[in-house]
Order: sequence, then C-alpha cells, then structure tokens
Amino acid sequence: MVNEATRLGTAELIALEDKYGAHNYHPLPVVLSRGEGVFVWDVDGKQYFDFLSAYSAVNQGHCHPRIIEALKSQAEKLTLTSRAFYNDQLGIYEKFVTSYFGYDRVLPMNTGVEAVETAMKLCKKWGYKVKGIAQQDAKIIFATGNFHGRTQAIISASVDPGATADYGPYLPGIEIIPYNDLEALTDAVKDPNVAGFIVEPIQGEAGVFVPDANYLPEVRRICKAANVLFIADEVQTGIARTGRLLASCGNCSCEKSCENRYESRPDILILGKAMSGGVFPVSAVLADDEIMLTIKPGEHGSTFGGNPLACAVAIEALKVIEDEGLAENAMRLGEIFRERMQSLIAKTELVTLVRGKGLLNAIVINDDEDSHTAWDICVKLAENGLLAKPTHGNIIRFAPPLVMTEEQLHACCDIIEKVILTFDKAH
Ligand code: IF1
Repeated sequence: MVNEATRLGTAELIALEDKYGAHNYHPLPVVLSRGEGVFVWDVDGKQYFDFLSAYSAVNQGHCHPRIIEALKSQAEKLTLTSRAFYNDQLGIYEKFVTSYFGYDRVLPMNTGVEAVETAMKLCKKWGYKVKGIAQQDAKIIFATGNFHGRTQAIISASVDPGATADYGPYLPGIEIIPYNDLEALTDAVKDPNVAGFIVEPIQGEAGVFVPDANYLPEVRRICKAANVLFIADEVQTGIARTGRLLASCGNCSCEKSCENRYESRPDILILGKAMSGGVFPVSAVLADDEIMLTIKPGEHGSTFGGNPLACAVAIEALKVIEDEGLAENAMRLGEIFRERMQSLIAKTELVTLVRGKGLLNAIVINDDEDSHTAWDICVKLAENGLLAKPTHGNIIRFAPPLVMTEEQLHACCDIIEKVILTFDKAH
C-alpha cells in the first residue's frame, strides 16, 4: 500500500497539520520525509544540511545505522514491560550509563522535562531527608533566561511570558536569580531552606549564552560550601554537543567523565535528547547514593522509564559518541565555525556577534528582537539548502549533527555567508 504521505505534497501536508493539529508551533514551511547523517530531505526530494539537529537530539546524525540496528533488533524482542517486572536490558544499561558518566546510580525517564522534574523531586527529598529542611519549606533556585521544559512545575521557574502566560497558579518554593551571577548565588544559598540550584551550563534557548569560564567551577564550590545541590541540566549541552562529553566538564582535559571528578561535577546530572541519537525518547537523572537512594520504591516512576527498547538504543547511541570521537569533532569544528562567522561579521552589519561552544553556536542579527529578520534569513537559508531556526527574536541557533565533516561545515558556512551578504531586509 502506498503511504498516503508519499502522495501528498508540501502544501497538502502543511494543510493537514493546520486543520487537524494543535497550533502550538510555527514551523518553517519545510516538510521533511527522510534523514541521514547531516542531511534531511523534504517531500519534494530537496536536500538540506540540518543545522538544528532537533535541538541537539540528533548529535550522532539522522538515522545512525548502528542506533537504528539496535532499535530494530530490540523492537523484535521486547519493547516495554513496565517496572512492575525486571527486564534483561535495564540493569546492563544502568551499569553502562553510570560508568560512562561517573555516577553511582541512574533514574531512567523519557523526556527531558520529566528528567528535570525528577531532579527537582530528588532535590527536595534530599533536602528533607538528608539536609533536614522542615517539611514544605524546601526551595530550589533557578536562573533567569532558563529553559528546562514545558510542564507546570518547570514553567513556574521561567521568566519568559511566552512560556508562562495564562498557566498560573505556579509552583511555590522556586527562587530565580540572574544567570552567570556568582554573587547572587552566594546570597541565595544563605537561606537554609535552599535544597538545590538548577542551571544550564550554557543557556540554549535563551540564545546560547556561555557563562564566564569560572562560573560552573564556582557554582560547584559555592553550592558545596552551603550544602546545596548543584543540578546541571545538560539535556541540550550534554552528550558531546559543546566539545566535551558534558559542558559541566568545563576545561577539564579528559574527553569522558573521569574518576577524578571533573572540575564542576554536578550533584545531580540531567540528560535527554541525544541520549538516544534522536531515535527514541530517552532521558536520565544521575546522582550518587546519598541523593538517589532518598527515593524509595513507589515514590517516583514512569510507564516507559527504563524500557528495554530505550536501554538498547541508549547504550548504542552513547557508544557511537565515544567510538566516533564526536566530542573532539565538535570542539574542532566549532572553532572553525566561529572563525568563519567572525570573518563574516567583518563583512556585514547584519550580524553583530557569534557565540557558543563546540557545535552549539548562535549568531545575533542586527535588528530588533520583534523584527522578523532572523526568521526571513532562516527562510532564505532553507531555500539555499540549510535548515536553522531563530531562538528568541533576533538570534539564530546553529547546531549541526556532530558527525559533520570539515568540508561539509565549510559548505554550510558558504551558504550562511551567501545568504547574509545578499540579504535585503526590505524584502
Ligand atoms: C520544544 C526550546 C531548546 C532543554 C533543556 C530540558 C528540556 C529542553 C536545556 C526539555 C528542551 C527543546 C524543547 C523543544 C525545543 C527545544 C528547545 F526551544 F524549547 F527551548 F532546545 F532550546 N532542558 N528543549 O533545551 O526536554 O521535555 O523537550 O525532551 O519544546 O519545542 P524535552
């Protein structure tokens, strides 16, 4: 039977989503039907470089053959048992992933936001059971400009009206301090009811804000001194995206979590997205025994959390990161990309800044936040075979799969340069 999608074109497929779907997104007018490595193709067969990577979920490249094979092989055996029973993949996965990232234990979930929620519950449980905070008094600190997902609890920590409007009342026990501000953190943790500080090592959605080099190590030191948990949300920055296995690794020399506990090792590590190479929803919360064992049987869980299919996929996806040296590649190509963007900035007034780490980068467009210039540039980039999308207003995030070659990266920079240098704001 011919798949209906293969008969319908771009306009018809967009119309179906418009007619039958919630309008909770405003996608670029591109309908994709196939992905392989750094490329995706639309329903008309047009090829694009993917410079968004599903927001850093396909770090290993689209449909990586090893990960797809792991998916197919396990899918034919056992996909889901629930945690009412054991399964033959979870223990193997738990041993693998705790060794891979250097923690005692892992609590498996599915989406990134579920992992952030899990980290919040762990943090409070630890606050009451270990730190000794009085019941109902635990607080968790977040940073302005954060993005941790879209559930009621998580948006209670957001300062973005687009994420919070008309969703009140919000979860209490949340305090928000400026990002990259160590003095504000030092003051906030003086409150004995503070159980933890949740922060992105680089703020992705806010526009790829890289904090000062000493920020994470100092967050580690300040939190330790105040008996407050340092909780790193590496859903977007983790899994080699920023040129290290974890952005929390900071400038540590090792390419993988090492026994000497890298310089800004979080007490709770939150992972998602590329845990599965974009093949299946897999997220994870890692912590050592003192924290993780505060949750007892029946006190937290999820139907799909730790399912055998997710475990098989995640093991292979993480092996690919290491076997193909994707952190090193991201580090090397990221430097080349920023150099290319810097030379472009010298030739135009349209781009004012490039920033990022590894292959998580963004350029700032010289126009008002509420202008549609960044959007129009992304439409032009798509016409020229490169897919990217603005984050907030005038900032365009560039995050290709980490399997990109230097030659492909230069071809992408050529496309970006051509579009920027020929872009006419008036049209
Ligand atoms: C969308 C943004 C990025 C995240 C961090 C947790 C989560 C995310 C640091 C939650 C998810 C996704 C959500 C996705 C678009 C994308 C995104 F634009 F929304 F903000 F990457 F920056 N922590 N980010 O970045 O993970 O529950 O989605 O698996 O909502 O369209 P999730």
